[in-house]
Amino acid sequence: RQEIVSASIETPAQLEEFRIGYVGRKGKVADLFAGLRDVPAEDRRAVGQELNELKQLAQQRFDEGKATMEQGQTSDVPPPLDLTLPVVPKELGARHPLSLVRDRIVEVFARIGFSVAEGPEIEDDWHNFSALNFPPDHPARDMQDTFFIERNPGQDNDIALRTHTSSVQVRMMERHKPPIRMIMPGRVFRNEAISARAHCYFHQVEGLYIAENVSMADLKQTLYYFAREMFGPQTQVRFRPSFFPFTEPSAEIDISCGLRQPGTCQICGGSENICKGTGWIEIGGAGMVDPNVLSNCGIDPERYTGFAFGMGIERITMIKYRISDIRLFSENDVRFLQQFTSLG
Ligand code: FA5
Repeated sequence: RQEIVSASIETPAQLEEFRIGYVGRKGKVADLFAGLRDVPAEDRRAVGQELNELKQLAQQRFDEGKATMEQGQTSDVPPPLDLTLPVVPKELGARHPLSLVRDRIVEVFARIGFSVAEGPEIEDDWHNFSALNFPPDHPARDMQDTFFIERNPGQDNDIALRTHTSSVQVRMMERHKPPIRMIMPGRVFRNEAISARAHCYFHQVEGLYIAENVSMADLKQTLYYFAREMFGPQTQVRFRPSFFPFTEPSAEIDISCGLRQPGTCQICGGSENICKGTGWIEIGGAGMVDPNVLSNCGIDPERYTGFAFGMGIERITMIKYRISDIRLFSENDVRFLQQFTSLG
């Protein structure tokens, strides 16, 4: 009796052990019943009664233990599945618009023989500035424009976040012999005030073609082709004279947004906020690679010429999808991102 009363029944294993030990047919209580036949006849009745009580006690403890365990378990057991219920619709993720546009740019240039390369976002002074012909006192090297990580005044080995993807052209020219025909997409950083049109980090795609007899006509034709593939066959491209230390001559590339008559624009939808009412939107800079840059990178400027361009991927995406604020790209608002679900 003492054993039955004090047995611990807290886990399913203990419950089973108790059942075998005291309740089952081969348990201790059953054994005692089997011994009843050896009890003298005059005591048999009293002993039998006592054994019956013992049997009831064991059964009662077993039933209680079982009930407690079942109760405890019911809260963990999920309700049975109803396989006939309709499926809860799952939200599909969308590719980021900048990824969509970058991949489209890669695809368009791949068709005319450009391969893709990448370079580091943390760059040294040589690749970001010096090899590209930036004079030591150029304002881009100023703290105002560049995020420096390590400054070594008077030396040529500052470390900074790259301010443009032109640093990757230098790496490619150092590493490969002409002909070189590559595009280099990537993220760049500038210490600039954030506004609807400008951010302190954004993406560019650099293009580089170095071979014998490459001319400005090749550059123009390449960018005409790109603009029409990207924005549609009616798109016009305008080259405005400009200056970059690493190209000569240099140009700014504008594309027409169709705002010939206000309200008819296919790109800014006539709202004029992207083109500021001019009908033209700047997407990048370009030019013929300066001979100094070629020699800095170990390429013979007497034998080879080449063109380079650098375009803003945010700018291209804003035009393509009529997005009026660059900050939307980095705010991760699902209401914005969801709109690109069907495009990925
Ligand atoms: C450059 O960065 C040159 N490296 C481009 C180049 C490459 C010229 C090769 C010649 C040869 P620029 O600073 O103008 O140039 O920037 C190029 C494009 O990047 C701009 O036209 C614009 O589309 C984009 N861009 C520049 N600053 C920002 C900014 N703060 N936010 C978003 N996009 C920007």
